[in-house]
Amino acid sequence: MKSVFIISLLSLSTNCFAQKKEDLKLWYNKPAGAVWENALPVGNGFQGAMIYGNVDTETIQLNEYTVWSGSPNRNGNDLCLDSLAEIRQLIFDGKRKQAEELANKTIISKKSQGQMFEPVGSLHLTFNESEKYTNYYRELDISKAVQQTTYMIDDVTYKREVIASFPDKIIVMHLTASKPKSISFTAYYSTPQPNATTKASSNELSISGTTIDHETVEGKIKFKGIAKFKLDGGSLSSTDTSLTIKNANEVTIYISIATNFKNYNDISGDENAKANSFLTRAYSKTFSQILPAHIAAYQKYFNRVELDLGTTDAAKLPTDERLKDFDSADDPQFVALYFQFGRYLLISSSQPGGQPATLQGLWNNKLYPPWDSKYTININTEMNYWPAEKTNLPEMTEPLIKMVKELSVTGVKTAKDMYGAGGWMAHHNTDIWRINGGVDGAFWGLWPNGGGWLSQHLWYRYLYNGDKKYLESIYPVLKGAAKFYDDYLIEHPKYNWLVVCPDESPENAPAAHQGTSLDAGVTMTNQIVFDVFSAAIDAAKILNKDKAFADTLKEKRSRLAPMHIGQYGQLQEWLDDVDNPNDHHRHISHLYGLFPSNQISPYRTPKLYSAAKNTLIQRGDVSTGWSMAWKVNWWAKMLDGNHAYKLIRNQLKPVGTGKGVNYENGGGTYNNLFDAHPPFQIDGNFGCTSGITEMLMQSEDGDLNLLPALPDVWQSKGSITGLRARGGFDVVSIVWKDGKVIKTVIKSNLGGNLRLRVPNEVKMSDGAGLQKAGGENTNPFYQTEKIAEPIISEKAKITLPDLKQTFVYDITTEKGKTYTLVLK
Ligand code: FUC
Repeated sequence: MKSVFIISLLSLSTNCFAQKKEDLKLWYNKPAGAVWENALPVGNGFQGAMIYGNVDTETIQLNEYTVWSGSPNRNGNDLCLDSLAEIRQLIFDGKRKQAEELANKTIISKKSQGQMFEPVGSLHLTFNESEKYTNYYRELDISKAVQQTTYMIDDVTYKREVIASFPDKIIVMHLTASKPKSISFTAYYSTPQPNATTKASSNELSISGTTIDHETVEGKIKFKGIAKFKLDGGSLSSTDTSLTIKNANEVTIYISIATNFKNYNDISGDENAKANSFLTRAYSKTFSQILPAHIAAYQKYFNRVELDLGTTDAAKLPTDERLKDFDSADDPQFVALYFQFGRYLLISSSQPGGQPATLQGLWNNKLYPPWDSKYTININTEMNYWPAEKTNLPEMTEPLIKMVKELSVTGVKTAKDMYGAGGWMAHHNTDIWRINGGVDGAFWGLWPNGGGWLSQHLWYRYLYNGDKKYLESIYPVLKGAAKFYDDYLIEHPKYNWLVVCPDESPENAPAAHQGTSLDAGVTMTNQIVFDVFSAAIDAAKILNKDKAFADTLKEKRSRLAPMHIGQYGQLQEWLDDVDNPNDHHRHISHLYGLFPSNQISPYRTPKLYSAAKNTLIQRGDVSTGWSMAWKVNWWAKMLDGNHAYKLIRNQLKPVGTGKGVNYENGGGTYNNLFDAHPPFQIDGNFGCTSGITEMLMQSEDGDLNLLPALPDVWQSKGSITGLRARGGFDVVSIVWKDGKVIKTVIKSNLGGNLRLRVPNEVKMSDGAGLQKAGGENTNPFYQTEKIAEPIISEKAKITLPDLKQTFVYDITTEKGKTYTLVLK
């Protein structure tokens, strides 16, 4: 019965795909109802929409990337510099609570705590059709970026297709029916925006307004949305705020939205002119012209990677049922779908010329969204971009790179005025106005390393593309991030290392520290400063400049605190051995050194690797969505595919709907496959896509490591095509069987040594043998810094890793050549 149903559904679709493409759909046999987390997202980086697919009243909830509360502003605290010496002294004297009280007054902003990414409103289409429909079907085809809803009433089949067109920069809905004159509905907007009005005239329905004030900052974004209706047959009438369509054969709705935003410092744009220009260009085209151009533009990115983990009968079920069953079912394809959904979301929410993906990507329906749906840069924004380079979506990093460049401008004054330092800095949050003051309270917001961490993403990009011109363009950002720490580090009076103070390990505090997070020389910061200095030193060398500055950084880098292994065999989060082995806090920031950084390695730093493993075990698996996603990456780095897979299972746990903000019971996944912190937070989607990649390929640890963490459930066979590795290597394909690489094709875009680590012996496809790896890897993009020996507590029990045998080869590659290796 079920398969008959599915076949009939497939035949409803206008397009015929190969079986493989059919796998790349989220589909449901019921509408979203009133639940936003059941609706399906489309986006082109500029406009986003959530489509509910309700039969009686369709809702298209609309977002535009620059609709934010507030206006250009700065939020530093001028009292900081004068209180800095006192705060530092209090921390060094162990009077952390007093330091926190003072920092709340002098470091935390008294102005904006960050502005909010805002919804525009929703376009509703009321059909007045009874609930008598049959054959209901709703899908999001992520191989094409097309949402579709179909149903039957009496003997008429209705179809609605929605896209957020990439080339045309508008949202389009196309409504058709199997019988002429069957389409009748009334269209109108609703919006939570208090300063918005809607208007209907001829065949247009518009919404315009100004965003709200928030926390001392006046709302000045003017937005304009225009929905223009093109009818085939039928009639159209209007009231002041609605349009009624009667007996049309076909309707196409073109939705254009724009604002007066030009950049973080300039809102002199003309929202009406912009919205109209997108609309006019698109309106002259039919849906059948817009659709293929949209699909082609999307597939240019999406089709670069294919993941095949096998498909079972479980894949025939609707997506919500697969989610419900995932823990007990044999459904490897669901992981592939989830992996690709992460790529879909990144392409849809982060396009060149746009803004970076927020905490919710490009999809928010609330006037006061959780954490403002802005940018939390003590993990969440960085996590959004982990999959970009390696899953072959480097273009999607452009908005992030632009944001960091802008922060490196606005952050100069913050560094100078607040900390008396050169360079630039940002605390733990930013927004579209590129604020970088401390927000929310010193416990969370004093953390001064948002700029340092973000700057590494610009460096990573170079490690993938090897483009010196690009490096030249980002060098000032890297140098400025290093300069801030160069000026700001001070000598710890007890330990004599150079430390950042005041500081904190993001959002966590040990009991021994009087319930406050404030500290000096915390592990994560030492690791970040180490990376910031190393990137600036390397970049200066490659570009042949700033030798004296690089020498200073080298000297200071050698005086940073080494990592410590504490009494429970754990990697210490703080300089003092105060970790609690029962602490299950979601932030495990000191494992930044394991991933995304490469300071902790099974091969190069086995003691630290073992300590990191103890920490991971002590912190436990259950946590918020993004925290579990980070753990997938960490367990992949631990070369433990089964544990990484366990975390994927935890993450693909249905959480139902409407849970509010919850830190305690573990995250999971909503029916539309959005990650649940809870609430919805997109970082978990992106983090898990990155983690799945890290299970299959890693390139951060001095070699290109294939199948480093393949779980038992994926051993028998599988393949992935189109990944990218550092050093300009396209990992064209990896094909495996029984846990062994049976074939891999690697293209070298930059030349240089390819140090390849594989779980079994391989040879060239022409039969030629390979040279065993030896000595340093000569490839400049695979250089790893020497890590200082850890300081180890006498009580610590450290079991050195018993690593699975791998085979490591050195292959001298030529630029532009492709190498095919097969099982030996
Ligand atoms: C940090 C995290 C929270 C949440 C928020 C957006 O504050 O600790 O869990 O992800 O960012």
